[in-house]
Amino acid sequence: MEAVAHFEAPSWGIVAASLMSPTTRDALRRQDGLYTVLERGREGTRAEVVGSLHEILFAPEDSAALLARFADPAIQIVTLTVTSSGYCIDPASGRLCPEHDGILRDLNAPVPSTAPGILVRGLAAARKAGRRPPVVISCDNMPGNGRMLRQVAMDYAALYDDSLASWIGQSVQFPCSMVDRIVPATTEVDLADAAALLGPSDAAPVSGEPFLQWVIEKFDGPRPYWEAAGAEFVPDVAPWEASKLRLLNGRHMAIAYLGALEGLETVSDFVEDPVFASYVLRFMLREQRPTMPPSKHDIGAYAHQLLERWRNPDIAHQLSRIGRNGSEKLQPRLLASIRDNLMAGRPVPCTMLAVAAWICCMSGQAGAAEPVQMQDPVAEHMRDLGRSAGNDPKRLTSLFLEMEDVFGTELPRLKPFRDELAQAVGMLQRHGPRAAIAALIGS
Ligand code: CS2
Repeated sequence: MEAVAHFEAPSWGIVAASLMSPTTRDALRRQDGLYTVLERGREGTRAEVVGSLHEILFAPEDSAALLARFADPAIQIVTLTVTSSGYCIDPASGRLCPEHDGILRDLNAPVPSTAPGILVRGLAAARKAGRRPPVVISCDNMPGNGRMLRQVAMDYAALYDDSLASWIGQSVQFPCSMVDRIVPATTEVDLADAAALLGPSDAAPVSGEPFLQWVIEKFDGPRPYWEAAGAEFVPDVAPWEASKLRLLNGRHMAIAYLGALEGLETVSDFVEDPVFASYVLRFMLREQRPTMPPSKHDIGAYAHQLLERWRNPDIAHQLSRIGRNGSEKLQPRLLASIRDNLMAGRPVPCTMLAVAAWICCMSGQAGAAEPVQMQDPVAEHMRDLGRSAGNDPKRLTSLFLEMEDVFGTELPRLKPFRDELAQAVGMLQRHGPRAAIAALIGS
């Protein structure tokens, strides 16, 4: 284990804001915003203290300060990492959902509490101040995240001021970006390791894998020299985004639901089993690789590298965490590639099994397996579907396929898709994931 300290005086800094909980703000304020990053690799754990946070806010309590920052010309860039659920979108259309609970709440409250609400209110403050608006960068796992965020911001602004919506569309830059680093939730082990490595205790350490990548669409205006830490600026992020969303995040979903049905807890538990590891590799190479846009990316090498990253035994990436909110993530991460493959006449047994595992997990109809609890905005509805279908895989599948927000309208109309999915659900209910996968790989 190794501790690294950096003493360079930074000319840029970060004002961080949480929309969800004051815990991290309170912990960080007690330690002057300093926190430890534990990099957990094969050769051991390195600890590095990060000193870039200048101010830490909790939006519901510090809203005036947060909105004032948008009007401050010193704030050049606003980044968002709020997960896809934070954008309050309709997953099938990718547009703001005006009936979303958060949006309805925002419209009746003096201060917004959603990410789109705070962003739009902040941009309105920047416009009023007559300053050049900050560049807004989404760091979340969504296709065309910058374009999507721009549309969400315009949709939100149009709910009360059309001229603000067109100003946002014309004056604010929303470059797309792809961020990649596996960072599990902080555990007691992280707290103990940070204290052991550094001496003083740290109440807010973060642990992650050694791999890290940030690819950003080029934009105009001043910015930190992020290249020094490995960031890349490119004209088009799409090839990076496609491989990450489809291979990494899509596979994460398969691992989460199949692993949970098998009674496993972490990603590394799953891939250390050779049957599951072959499934994951076959899935990436045979069913995802053919759907990738043409690029110079070596997808084969990327897939093998991913398997190695997932095998890291010191990264305890909980399946319950990566399986959260699947109803919002299924479309870009699994269903989009099913559609592309079916249109091209290619079979998709691995992807079907992953979607079937999601249905089994979320319906509570998983055959002999213990019911699995995964957080989801429509968890209750999916349990109800499970109760009304009982253990009839065909009925269960058709009830799930009626969820237009998740499946859209095109895929559920394809009979081969419906039949194959119902068959995969039946396989999982009768035989469980390991036997279902072994049969698939052997076939
Ligand atoms: C995961 C991601 O929870 C999830 O949806 O797939 O958080 C994943 O770990 C990161 O995107 C890795 O870069």
